[in-house]
Amino acid sequence: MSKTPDYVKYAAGIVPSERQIKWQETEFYAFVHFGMNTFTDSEWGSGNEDVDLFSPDELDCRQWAKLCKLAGMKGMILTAKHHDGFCLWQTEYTDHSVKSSKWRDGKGDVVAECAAACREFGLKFGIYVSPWDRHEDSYGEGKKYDEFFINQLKELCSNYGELFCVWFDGACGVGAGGKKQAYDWQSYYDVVRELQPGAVISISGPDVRWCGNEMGVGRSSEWSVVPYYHCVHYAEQAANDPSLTKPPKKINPTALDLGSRSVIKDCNKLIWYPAEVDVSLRKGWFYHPSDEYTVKTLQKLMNIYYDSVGANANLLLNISPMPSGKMHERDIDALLSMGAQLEIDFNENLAEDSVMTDNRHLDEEHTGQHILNDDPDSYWHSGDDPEGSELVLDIGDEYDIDKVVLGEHIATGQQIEKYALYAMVDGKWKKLEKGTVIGYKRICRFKEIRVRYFKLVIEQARCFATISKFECY
Ligand code: FUL
Repeated sequence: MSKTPDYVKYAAGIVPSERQIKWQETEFYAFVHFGMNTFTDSEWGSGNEDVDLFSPDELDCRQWAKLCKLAGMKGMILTAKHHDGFCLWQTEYTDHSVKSSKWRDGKGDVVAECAAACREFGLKFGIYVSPWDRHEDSYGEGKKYDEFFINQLKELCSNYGELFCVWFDGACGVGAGGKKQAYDWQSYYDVVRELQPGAVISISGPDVRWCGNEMGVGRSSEWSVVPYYHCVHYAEQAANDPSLTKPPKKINPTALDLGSRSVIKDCNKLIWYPAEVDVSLRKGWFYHPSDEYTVKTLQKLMNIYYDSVGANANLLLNISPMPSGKMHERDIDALLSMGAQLEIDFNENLAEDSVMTDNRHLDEEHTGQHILNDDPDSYWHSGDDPEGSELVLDIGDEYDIDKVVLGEHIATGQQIEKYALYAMVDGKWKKLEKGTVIGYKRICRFKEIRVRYFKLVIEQARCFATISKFECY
């Protein structure tokens, strides 16, 4: 048994918080960009828009939620306020909101309607709220603006039920007074933690990492344990902590390798910071009539799904309701096709009543057979000599299969660094796929084969290896 270096042991001990695990299980959910920009055909408003421009005559949040559900999603995040500062809820702290508009005599509240629709359709609900506010006069004045933002955040975190996510954008431009604001992130996080302890704080926050692009492209090795400086929150703290490894001069969010041994070796503070892939169904985030022909094809959407959810990232797919407050027919078709395709692709798990054997396990509570039930906390554990451990699945008969879904028991960390998947073809083990990260979920896709036995080999791992998911379709 080779000796595990200390930095690898350290990485192996980094585990997700309860809220990060719940978030990871949400897998696929919607972004909804709807607001003043929907009515001005723009992506970034100036903040000077007339509040009466906002007038969705047929607002139908139930339609959005129903479509998300049918598309196979488990949640929705609404832009409660974008950079233009117009608020979709009944806020007490600015007159740049639905409350001051003629729409529904100033009584409308899109956040409330969305939250209710999500509850009705069994979706989790979250909010996007932009700290960059181009309308608010106090923006750029330090404490005064922080107080204003915190008050708004308190409304959003108190009045709309349970939130699974508060999504903070990193964008920070100048405001109405020509100044930039230095955000007091810590005090924003404190509000969310106090009022919504179950919610992850995403992107400009400590819980969820931006994958680095808005094109729906995840990494083939998407590590969840990465150096601290990939998170603004920890990077800011590091400035006052000389004991921490200095961040590189330029932190590149698009770098291909964020967490292999060669990267983590040189950093003395690592964090659990899993990736989210955000991408829009259309070209823009908000609705534009001219984007009609940019709605992504089913094939493109499925590839995005497999390269994100299937590669240890979550997928945040944006939808853009029209000024009427409804979804365009093209978008409806795309979402329904995607939901149908997911149903077809994951119709029946053929590994359900199978037999799983292993060549080693920690104890009788963690044999290979423990993988094959629905309980995410029942799993196989290699014991402390993971390299060369093997799991063999016997599904009892030959079936046509083109996908195997694997997953580690992430509550005990991310351990696997190299794996290979084989199928028994004509009496011989044929290698179907090899890779690095498995993480929460890895969907292995291959040309359909008729097969009864699969074998997973753990070629390299940190301190041990676990598997809690092994499904065949
Ligand atoms: C960006 C924003 O500037 C875009 O308008 C959009 O909301 C996207 C999701 O985040 O930073």
